[in-house]
Amino acid sequence: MMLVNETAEKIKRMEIRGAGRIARAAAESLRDHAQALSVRDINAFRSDIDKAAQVLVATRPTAVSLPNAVHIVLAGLEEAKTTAEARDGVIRRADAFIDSSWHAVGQIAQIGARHIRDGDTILTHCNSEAALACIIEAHRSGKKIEVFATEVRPRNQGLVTIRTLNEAGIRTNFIVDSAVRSFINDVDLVIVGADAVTVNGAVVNKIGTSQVAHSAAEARVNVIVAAETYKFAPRTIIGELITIEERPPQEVLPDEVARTLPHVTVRNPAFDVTPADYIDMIVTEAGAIPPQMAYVIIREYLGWGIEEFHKTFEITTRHEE
Ligand code: RUB
Repeated sequence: MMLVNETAEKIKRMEIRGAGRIARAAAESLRDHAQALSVRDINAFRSDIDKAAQVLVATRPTAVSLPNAVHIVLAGLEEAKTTAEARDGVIRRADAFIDSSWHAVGQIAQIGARHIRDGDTILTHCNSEAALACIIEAHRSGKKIEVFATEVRPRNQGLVTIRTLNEAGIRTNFIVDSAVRSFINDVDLVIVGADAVTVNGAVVNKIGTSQVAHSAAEARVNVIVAAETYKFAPRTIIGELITIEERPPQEVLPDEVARTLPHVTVRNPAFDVTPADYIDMIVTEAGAIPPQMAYVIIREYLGWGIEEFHKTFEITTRHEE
């Protein structure tokens, strides 16, 4: 059983990390919370679930998979007529989301692997389930590949990546983040994951991704982003920006060192934005698309069109009148 507060703490502390894992953990804990909740009154049930959802969404601001997963799990809660109906709905939708999320990673692996050629050297940054699934599937299908994996300061997610690649028996070179440009000419393809994809096809991912993509563009190396459809950010349709999480300075510099440097401020953004121009393709479970087609995914797969927002605006305006 996954408790909401415990799950939220784990997400904050990054014991649960990576956009896909965060989304599934949120869905799982909402499901378990709904199952255990013993209130009889439908309104009390709704408000308790809403509060739990808010606790989860507030943990990390960047990965849009988190609010998207919560939105999917809570869809229909307002229409439910009884507490039993509301509870069953949350449980059913959470299970369906978790299943479809795993299925999506599997589909992305199949589609992404097709874009990896026999003999390719691939560079990846951070630790993305979706990106690694493509690489591992290419290897599994018999293609001879080699990988460059970055260290990923300050939280060293690269260590998780090289363990996974090593386990799969894939030849891997482990490099510090600043060595990307030195090796980019040895690389045929960059594959990374995403925390969010905006309506104009920009990709938000681990800090350093935009530098990697910039080096790749300069060296004419293709960049593929592996992202499930629930990583696309609906609210960017109306111009909302993705919040870039800034994490504690202690992740970069220990307090005892920082104390001796009163004029120094540590900046520690966890993510950055890579513009669509530096991305050749986004591989989703619905197919491989050019980044410029992001709106289609938001509309067709997440069910948010520009009209939805107009409707919301109309309602808000009417209330205000
Ligand atoms: C993880 C990260 C990953 C994406 C995609 O950042 O940037 O590339 O979340 O991962 P953090 P996945 O470690 O700060 O959570 O494909 O597994 O969803």
